[in-house]
Amino acid sequence: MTNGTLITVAPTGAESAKADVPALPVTLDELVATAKECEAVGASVIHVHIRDEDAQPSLDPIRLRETVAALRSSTDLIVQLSSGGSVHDPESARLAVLDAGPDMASCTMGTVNFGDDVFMNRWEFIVDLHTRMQERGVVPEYEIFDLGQLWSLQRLLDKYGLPAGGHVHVDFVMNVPGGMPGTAAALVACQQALRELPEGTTFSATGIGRATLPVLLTSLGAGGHLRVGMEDTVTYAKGQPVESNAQLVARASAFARLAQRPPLTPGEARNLLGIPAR
Ligand code: KMH
Ligand code: ZN
Repeated sequence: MTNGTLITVAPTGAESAKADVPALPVTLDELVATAKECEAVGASVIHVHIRDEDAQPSLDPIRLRETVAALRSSTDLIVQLSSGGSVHDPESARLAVLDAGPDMASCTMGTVNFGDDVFMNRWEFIVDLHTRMQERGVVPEYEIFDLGQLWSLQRLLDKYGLPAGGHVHVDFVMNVPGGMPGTAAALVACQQALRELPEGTTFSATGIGRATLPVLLTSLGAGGHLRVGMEDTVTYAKGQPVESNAQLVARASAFARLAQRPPLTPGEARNLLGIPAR
């Protein structure tokens, strides 16, 4: 058990355009620079979406491999690739993300309306992703956009067994239009529902847009961990655009220290999540 706080940075995402958000890291150089800055101020995990040469969301296998290698050679961060991609990515490309050999990958536990789009996650796809991660020793972070998805996770683990490493970690992604709200009540309801999952299951939480701070503060108070980054919010305060991902990580670290739950180092985070040392 740890008293510290796992801080994941999600620096890019697939939804914001570089033209609208100039500080968004979209090239490999920008991503590596961001990763170093965020590690220096308390991040231990990086949740990665990549972009192509036109700054459009991409799951290109060669770029993904290069990205994993570059992040590993420049930082000690745990590299978590998004298997969610963008709402337009086919299942085959999302499964192929695992070929890049990350430490972790996301695994979303159900289909959810996503603004005007639909983020598709069929049951058979989830099973495929989960079992392939087991075979390859890639540790999942189960992304939960709505309460019922925790019951899907329970069903998944009951039928197909624990993930690689044996530890279950979930991330509550709150306030997506179509998913659960980013409120303290919704987060506590999710936390309560974790009682049905294997003992020791840990959670982090992130609130999209203006839910960022309420979700961060509630998660810290409830014993949860944190995800922050420009994938989830591009506004630091009312009328104030985010300057950098490190600005968001530094704020999360400061709150974690105030809460007497200082940021975990990447090594401590590996122990927590059941990820072997490199
Ligand atoms: N971009 C969203 C459609 C994940 O990374 O696994 C999906 C997403 C979740 O961001
Ligand atoms: Zn993502």
